[in-house]
Amino acid sequence: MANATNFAAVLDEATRTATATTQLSAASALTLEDAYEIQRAGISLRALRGDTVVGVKLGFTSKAKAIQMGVSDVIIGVLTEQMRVEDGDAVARSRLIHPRIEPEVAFRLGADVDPNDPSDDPLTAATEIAPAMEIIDSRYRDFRFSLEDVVADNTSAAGFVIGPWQPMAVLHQLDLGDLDVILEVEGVIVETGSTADILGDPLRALPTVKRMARQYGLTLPAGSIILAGAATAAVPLPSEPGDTVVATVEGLGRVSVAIAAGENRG
Ligand code: OOG
Ligand code: MG
Repeated sequence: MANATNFAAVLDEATRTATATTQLSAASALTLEDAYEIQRAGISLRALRGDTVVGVKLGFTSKAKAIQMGVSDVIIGVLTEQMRVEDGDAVARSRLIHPRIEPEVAFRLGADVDPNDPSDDPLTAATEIAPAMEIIDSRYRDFRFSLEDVVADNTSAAGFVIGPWQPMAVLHQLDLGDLDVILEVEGVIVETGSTADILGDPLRALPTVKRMARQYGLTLPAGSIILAGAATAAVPLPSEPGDTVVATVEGLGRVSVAIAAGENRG
């Protein structure tokens, strides 16, 4: 593979200018290892601009998502501070290419997890849980990609919004693997699913994240946010200023985001 930073720079430019680009795999054969190297190089470029890593996300943990995108292996990406949208806040649609939004479940680590230490248990370390949404925005034209392309593109990660955190300890009577999930746009239900759609049980995301973090050189310090993956297919982020999207996870609560007003959407 040519220099990973060169590939990462192409995707970084596409992100910064909100302009779709050609799939990397169209011009070069990439292995999955190459793709993760490009992803890491892309995060380094963000770090040079002062962005910081705040967590990780899994992708394609649900069958609905895998079918929607035609890609089925579970993938991991990195969440950064600049991707964070506060619950109820507005996002600037014009900074994105063809954004979609999906309902998720988030965990927060209360202790460090060393991916290389077999005695570190991510299930014990995850002390908080919240309803969440992810905004994905493939940097590739037509939102089409191979598995390697989407990994190189940091798994389409563009934004995330986390609802109220709750201590896992108070939820011991709740079966986290069987909670209804609803996604609404402007008060209309557009997707429904269950937390069972996330790897059968979103708690499975935790050991999966640890295993993949070890494999691809990611760290999981205390405070890390972990997005377990979408519970339904993603829907287009609405484009009218003031439009709202709400995700509700039974027993966990709701989280919302709006489209910013007064921006140039040209
Ligand atoms: C890749 C990201 C998938 C999820 O939750 O399954 C993902 C994409 O669909 O563009 O974030
Ligand atoms: Mg996602």
